[in-house]
Amino acid sequence: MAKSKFEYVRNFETDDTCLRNCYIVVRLDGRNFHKFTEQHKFAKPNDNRALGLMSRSARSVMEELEDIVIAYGQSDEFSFVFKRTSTWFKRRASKLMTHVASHFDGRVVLYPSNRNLKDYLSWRQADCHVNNLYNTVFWTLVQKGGLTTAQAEERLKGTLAADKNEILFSEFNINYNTEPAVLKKGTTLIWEKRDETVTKCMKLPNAEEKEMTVTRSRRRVQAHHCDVIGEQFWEEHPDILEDDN
Ligand code: DGT
Ligand code: MG
Ligand code: MG
Ligand code: MG
Ligand code: MG
Repeated sequence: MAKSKFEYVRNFETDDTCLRNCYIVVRLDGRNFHKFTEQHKFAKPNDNRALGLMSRSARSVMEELEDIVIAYGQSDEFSFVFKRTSTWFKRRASKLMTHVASHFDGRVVLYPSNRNLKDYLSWRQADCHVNNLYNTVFWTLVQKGGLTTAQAEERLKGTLAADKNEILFSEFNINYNTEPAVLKKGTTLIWEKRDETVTKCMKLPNAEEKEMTVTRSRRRVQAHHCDVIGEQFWEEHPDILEDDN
């Protein structure tokens, strides 16, 4: 189309190209999930079906958008990390974010170093731990201890992690350490190579058919509920991060 006199309005768009050589993190967080979970009668504090749905949706996003190297989710949020060298949508932040998001508020954050990116994921996982411990005690006090939500809140004011573990253990015989890892650690999605063996029916030149097994390496999104704060996870999966420098 020929340029019209209106074309100049294009220049009002600000450049949101993400800085080169940085990991691009798109974090989505459910909008007003507090209300959403009430409306849909989610189990408190954790609803396994909802958690599974989040994880399944995030997996689809990751499978669709190949430049995502790792994704981390907890509660109503998921962070998607694009590889440093990604040129998807010319690294335009708003394009990246809107294509990942649907009913979530999102933000794009850039992390230039592996340390920064690991610290970002550690921050989210620490948040997961703090909130889950609190929510677990809070709802146990309400659901099993017969306290009102106001009383439970009062009871937990100023308590440390050790106090919360102690309440669970001595009053409700719950060992927080044996709670499901998905709740304590959140969900980490990464690509993993798997050898897949399939049986194929091959036609031979003489028109005979022969069954053959073929092994090929396939990339699959794998979910983990492990610690990502320590070095072990990163040592076991050296392909996620690119070299610093
Ligand atoms: P926002 O993000 O500012 O629009 O507001 P919210 O309400 O989404 O707040 P946020 O994101 O800080 O907190 C997440 C909310 O979702 C919080 O109220 C707890 C709730 N939630 C997350 N997972 C579950 C679950 O599995 N079961 C239940 N019952 N609630 C959950
Ligand atoms: Mg929020
Ligand atoms: Mg939210
Ligand atoms: Mg949230
Ligand atoms: Mg268009």
